Amino acid sequence: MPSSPQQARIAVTRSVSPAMACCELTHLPRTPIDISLAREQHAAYERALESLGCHLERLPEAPALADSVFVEDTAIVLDEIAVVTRPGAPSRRAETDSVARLLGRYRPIAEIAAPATLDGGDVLRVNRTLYVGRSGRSNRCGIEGLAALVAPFGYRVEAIPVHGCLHLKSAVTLVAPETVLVNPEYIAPESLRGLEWIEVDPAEPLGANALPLGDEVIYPASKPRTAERLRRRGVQVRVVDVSELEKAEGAVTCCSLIFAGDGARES
Ligand code: CIR
Repeated sequence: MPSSPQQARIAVTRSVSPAMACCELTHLPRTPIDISLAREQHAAYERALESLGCHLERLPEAPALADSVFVEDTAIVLDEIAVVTRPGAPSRRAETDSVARLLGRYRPIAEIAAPATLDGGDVLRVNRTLYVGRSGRSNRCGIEGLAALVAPFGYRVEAIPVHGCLHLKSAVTLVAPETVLVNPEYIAPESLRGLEWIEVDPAEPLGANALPLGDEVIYPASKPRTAERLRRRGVQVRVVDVSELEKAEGAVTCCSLIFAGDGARES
């Protein structure tokens, strides 16, 4: 295990709110959520992050903010800068202050400002390209704002329209350096040119969200057919059960912000 937060990969997390049953839902019907099971699953997810070399930085609990476990949506952390978002769902905007305070220990902070909206779940980094979903949560102004903030550091932003799912990373995530896991129903076939595609099993439309960490990908237990496709393509899969978080329209990328810790700054 890495010896200090400065050397480790950092994973920012926040515990499950007792109010998660009142979460935002866009494409899923509301079904009962077992909050104590959600907390156990989240703890197991955190242990998986640690066992794959992350040092956990836990944000203060935010019991009144139903979706606050889904920290991915609140920021985009690059080596050079952290961009704190303005989430598309108004109920989620109070999540970002504590995130900005924590990330300020590691990176210079920039912010997406009104009327722009941007959710971190819409941002997929592949090398120096940020693919950004034009979704129900991230508007044109948010995408242009992000592009302006990251251009000085050599990042290119490419907008990708997303249909039928919440975020770009519901449709596509990286599972190996040049390989993405994709649901082709949610994005146009010409998207992400030059990258190799692995398609989800058609019976598992929400199976495109995987979290790569080191030589493995963290992947949900609810998508066994797609997990098998990944294994057949040589991807090492670390299965976690996140059934209760999935009922809140969450998945594995959305419960953490992961970045190199060696950009730590003096407070
Ligand atoms: C929301 O609708 O905002 C939450 N219920 C779920 C957010 C999931 N975030 C993500 O996948 N990045």
